[in-house]
Amino acid sequence: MPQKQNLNLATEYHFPIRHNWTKKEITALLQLPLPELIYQAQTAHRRNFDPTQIQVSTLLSIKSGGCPEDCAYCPQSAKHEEKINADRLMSIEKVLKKARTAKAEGATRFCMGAAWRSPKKHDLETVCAMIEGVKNLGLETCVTLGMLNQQQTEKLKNAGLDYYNHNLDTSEEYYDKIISTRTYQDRLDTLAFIRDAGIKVCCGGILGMNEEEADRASMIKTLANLPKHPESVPINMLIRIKGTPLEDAKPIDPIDFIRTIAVARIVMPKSYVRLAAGRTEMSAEMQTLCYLTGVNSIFLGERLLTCPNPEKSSDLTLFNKLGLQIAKQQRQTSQLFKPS
Ligand code: SAM
Ligand code: DTB
Ligand code: SF4
Repeated sequence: MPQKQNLNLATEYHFPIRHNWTKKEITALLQLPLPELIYQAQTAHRRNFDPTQIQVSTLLSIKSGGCPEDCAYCPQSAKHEEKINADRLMSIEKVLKKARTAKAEGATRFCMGAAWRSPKKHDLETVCAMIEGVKNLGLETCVTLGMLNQQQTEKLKNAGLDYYNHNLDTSEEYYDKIISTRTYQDRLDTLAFIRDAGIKVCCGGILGMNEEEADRASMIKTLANLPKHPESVPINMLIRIKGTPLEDAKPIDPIDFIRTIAVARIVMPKSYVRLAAGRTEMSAEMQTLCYLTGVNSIFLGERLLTCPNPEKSSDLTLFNKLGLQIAKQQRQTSQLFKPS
């Protein structure tokens, strides 16, 4: 059993915003004794956020299936054995109706996802009209449409887009085991265009794709070393879907999942860390540990894009038990949280 002094445990921590993390440092954090890791993650969390407030977003698939990419986790790829039928892009009216309902149910951000490699000109114009309509309802807007070029990000910005979701999904080293139809660099380029256009970045990944701890360390390192930390970091747990190449992936150990959440919180202390896909497979206790280690955002509502999400009522029951609340508005500042 290692001695406390050998682990160099401290009681006072500083969490400066850094962009020069090494894989060794991130691995060392991932391997801390759990009580120490949780202590550091909680300290980073409350220095920057009220730990009782959870931001909630609602997701809507505005165009499902028929995607030409081959992401091994995704049921929407046209390249896998079992495919979701390709839909047409939803009408603007239908999207706005869903957004009104989401707002009435307490969402502050409305995220629209499309199963595209990248948006076509005509489709992008329709999505811009959706963004304008959703924004006029008083909701924050987020879209995830695949790869973008500079011109496309500018159009989205002009339509009033707040966030763009584009995930790294895994480490650079493991990436070619998961996707062959676009490169890691393509993803980083899209992220740079989004950032340069002045749109907030939502970027994270998926755990539980048979990756190793080294891959989790590497992915977190890449996220933390982006020129600016993503405002929102979704951490998905793989939903294993029949007909996809990852249908039989070995489930990630829940404690390894929680360690990764905690490290994301420590190295990106001012970012919202979202417990994204996979919550239907998590116990209430596991989700509680996620909230205790830095998660402060979830998708609320019965559907993600094509997969189910927990019932809203079960999330609200858990929030109630834990004394958590749906945040009315996203915090813009990083003042210390002072418990009353
Ligand atoms: N086509 C666009 C793209 O790939 O950027 C947007 C939609 S895509 C479905 C958005 C994200 O959903 C992916 O990057 C991935 O992180 C997540 N995702 C997709 N299938 C998943 C699964 N089976 N389990 C967990 N996350 C998944
Ligand atoms: C993210 O990181 N997770 C969400 C959102 N961004 C777009 C998507 C999860 C999709 C889960 C599989 C499905 O519903 O098809
Ligand atoms: Fe297409 Fe996105 Fe699914 Fe990849 S993750 S197959 S790009 S919808």
